[in-house]
Amino acid sequence: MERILNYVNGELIEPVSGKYLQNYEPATGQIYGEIPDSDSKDVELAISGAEAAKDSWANTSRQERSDILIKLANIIESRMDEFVIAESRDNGKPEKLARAVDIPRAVSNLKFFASAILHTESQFHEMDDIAINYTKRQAIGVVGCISPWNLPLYLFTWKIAPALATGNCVIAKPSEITPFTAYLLSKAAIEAGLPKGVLNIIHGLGAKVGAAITAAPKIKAISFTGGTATGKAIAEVAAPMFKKLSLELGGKNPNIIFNDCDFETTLNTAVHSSFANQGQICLCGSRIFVQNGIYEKFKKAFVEKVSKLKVGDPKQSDSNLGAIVSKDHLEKIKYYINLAQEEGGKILTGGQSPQINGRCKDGYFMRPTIIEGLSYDCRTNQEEIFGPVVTIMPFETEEEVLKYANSTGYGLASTVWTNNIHTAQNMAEHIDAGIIWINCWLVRDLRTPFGGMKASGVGREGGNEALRFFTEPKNVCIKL
Ligand code: TXE
Repeated sequence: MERILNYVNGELIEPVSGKYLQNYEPATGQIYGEIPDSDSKDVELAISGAEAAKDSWANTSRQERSDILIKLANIIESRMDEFVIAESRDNGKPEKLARAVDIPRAVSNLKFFASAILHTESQFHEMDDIAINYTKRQAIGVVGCISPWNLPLYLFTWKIAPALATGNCVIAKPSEITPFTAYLLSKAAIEAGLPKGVLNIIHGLGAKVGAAITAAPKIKAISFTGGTATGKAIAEVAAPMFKKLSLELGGKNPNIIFNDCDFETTLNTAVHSSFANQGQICLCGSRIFVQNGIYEKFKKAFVEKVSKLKVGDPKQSDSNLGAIVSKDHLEKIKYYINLAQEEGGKILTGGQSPQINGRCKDGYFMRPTIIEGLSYDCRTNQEEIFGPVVTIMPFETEEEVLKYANSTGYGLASTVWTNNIHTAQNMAEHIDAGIIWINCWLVRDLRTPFGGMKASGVGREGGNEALRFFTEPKNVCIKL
């Protein structure tokens, strides 16, 4: 039984309560570990360590902070296999995906902000011969970072890297469903020489540990990624406390395919954008709209390709999809597949859990599923499923598909496939989403603003957006 510990004030320690939660391996459905069942007492311990460290860390030179983050990144990179195997075991994703995406991106996140902090520019405003103004940005102090289970280390580092780089001390809470790589990171942080109290990782339930972080008066900003409902619960507590809030929430992203698209590239990318990570990426294109002229041709080719995807043991290199992250989440996905059929949808492929023998016989698996024949405004097309389930429907005009695309409460991302620049620009201008990919998907420049609008969140992460979120600007005006 692999027991993990909290990382508090530079040490790996037991939860105050002495209690532990069970940690399941989604691919086998078996318990493989235990995680601290922490509560507000553990958060308070971490806060006191962070408070004691915050001034010295904020006054540590940017170069020193940068060097430590680079060391941390290099340690993770040097232990790639350990992190890959741990991430796949915890989340159920294929090891090859964790090796190609999750862990390398976690390393990139750390290196990106280690470098970014050395190249920031400050604002200066001259008032003729009256005064000069400069904008001074200072660390906030102690901040909270709460992250989800779908891209565990990737999204955990996406938050803690800019927070640490800008001189804040962090109280971080990874998802209780996928805590292991954050635990491995805490051991790497000790080795990298991160001063005690600068990073604290408290494991446990959202409603206990996450809620305690959100409500703690000394934690002045909350960076959260997760479900919209949880984001709302956090905002209800944090807003009246005037905490800075960054909320990266759910999505129901349109994938819009025009007659004039590059068919093969569009088809192959659509398979990926629909089902990568078992469809458990908030950026996945879960509503596919195909222009009438190629609808039947695309549908046939898409169903054919998807029906050949292999759902299997995440350890096997030929598995295209691994396990769904938890039994509860698998049940949620099955609920929506049933709902889709009640709403008149027709399953073109998938819809059932495959029977997998061997060590994964009791794992949580779902075949990639394509559903046709639904109205654009039915619940299946309005609510986030967050699994290997997409809907497909035809459209004719740009106006019609914009109505469909913008019909949900979400506004995170969208993909558009066309070779007509006017169509592309019209879509980009009128789609309500924070990210618009034209003829590509998940192409990410870490300098760009990342996040959504409407129920997909508040604020942006990435590049300068993240450095600004984790700092307080001061306008210093000096009379001449
Ligand atoms: O979210 P949850 P999940 C979204 C994705 C999906 C969800 C999946 O679309 O909806 O996240 O992640 C903690 N107070 N995105 O199911 O349950 C919880 O312990 C404080 C969008 O994990 O909201 C976990 O650590 N914290 C995103 C974290 O919140 C609480 C990319 C998230 O848990 C809490 C990835 C509470 N009351 C996923 N309750 C994007 N837009 O980029 C739970 N938590």
